[in-house]
Amino acid sequence: MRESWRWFGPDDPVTINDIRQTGATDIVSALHSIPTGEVWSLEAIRQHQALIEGCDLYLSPLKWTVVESIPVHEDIKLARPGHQKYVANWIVSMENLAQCGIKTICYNFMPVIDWTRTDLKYKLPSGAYALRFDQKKFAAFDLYILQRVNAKTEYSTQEIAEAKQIFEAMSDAEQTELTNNIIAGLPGKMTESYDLDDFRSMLANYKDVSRDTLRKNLFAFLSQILPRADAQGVKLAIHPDDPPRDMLGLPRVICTADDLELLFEAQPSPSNGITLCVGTYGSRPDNDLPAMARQFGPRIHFSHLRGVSRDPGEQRSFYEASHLDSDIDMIGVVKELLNEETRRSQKEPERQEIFIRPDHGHQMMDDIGKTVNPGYSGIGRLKGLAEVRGVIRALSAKDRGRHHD
Ligand code: DNO
Repeated sequence: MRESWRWFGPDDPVTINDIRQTGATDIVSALHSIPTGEVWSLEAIRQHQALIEGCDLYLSPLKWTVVESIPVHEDIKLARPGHQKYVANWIVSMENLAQCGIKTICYNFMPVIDWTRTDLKYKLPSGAYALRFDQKKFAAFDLYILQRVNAKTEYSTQEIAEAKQIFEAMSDAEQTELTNNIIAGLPGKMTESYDLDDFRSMLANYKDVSRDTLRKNLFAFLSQILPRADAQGVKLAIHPDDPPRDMLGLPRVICTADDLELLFEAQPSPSNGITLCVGTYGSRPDNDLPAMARQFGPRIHFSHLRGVSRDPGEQRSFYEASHLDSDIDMIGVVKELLNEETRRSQKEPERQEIFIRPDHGHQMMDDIGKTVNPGYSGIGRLKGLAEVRGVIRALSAKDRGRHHD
């Protein structure tokens, strides 16, 4: 297992020298300043790589091995006329990365909103803060702030009444905060809108796009990029839709094991793989994470490890719990990832270890009061990494010199 850590670039309050202290060996990063659809030039990649990898010889080296993410232009998702130039640019970026030795690439195919939360500072009984997605607040945004056409047809009478109550109790500042969290707020997101009108018009682009159409557009995109990825030894790792279900009338197509089966049936190339984002898949009760890790083992090129706790009454609402104490059997997942690595070492010795990273941490201790990228504070993620590292070491045959079930 290769321990990696996400770094957002020179403005990230958690610096490369901070990351060195965590014991992680690999960096997950992206050229966030390049607008979606434009080429990542060799020069820009090399400059970023030098920021990560250039250090005095006596320091522990870090290597930029995973890209998260090359954004996919909305025109590709919509298969609009002229989208071919964006596909061509995506391929050039991928090949430039490969030329610099960076060969694991995470991407997603979420229309308009990428990952979404309603609360970025949800206070836990410990006093630390977590991210939360509250389905009722989200409905209040959809129905009463965004006032999306047809939204009412997608909610029950009771849900509409609850959303109204929540909306009416919100101050103006709370409404603005909720709106910003949903349409503009989260780090690393691939799509952005500037205000509610802009957001409405981006949603409207999808009004005639069904799940089947979006899936078809994804497969068409993959049919063009996979042969080039194969040729370069690049591993593509699609990130699931977070939360994993249709939202705001938008179709979402990477949410469940069934979705992944369709993906691999359509595009069987071994470069076609996944980011097993345990927290995202685990925010649906019908996704069994150790079973998915087992079923899709050979397809897992990268994994995000984090826990979620769903609300007992409303399973679509959740908060991001500790890495080991949540609704997800994290130890079961780690066991499956280690089994997959054992399988690879026996059957495909040329294949790399699986890159993992601690995903989202709590804002805690010295993180509190600092400016942090929501979910990406230093201490919270370090706690997650340390816990997961303990599990890996305890289960790993290599460390204990004997095999485990
Ligand atoms: C959130 C992340 C997402 C993810 C992209 C993947 O923390 O998991 O931003 O990076 O959606 O393409």
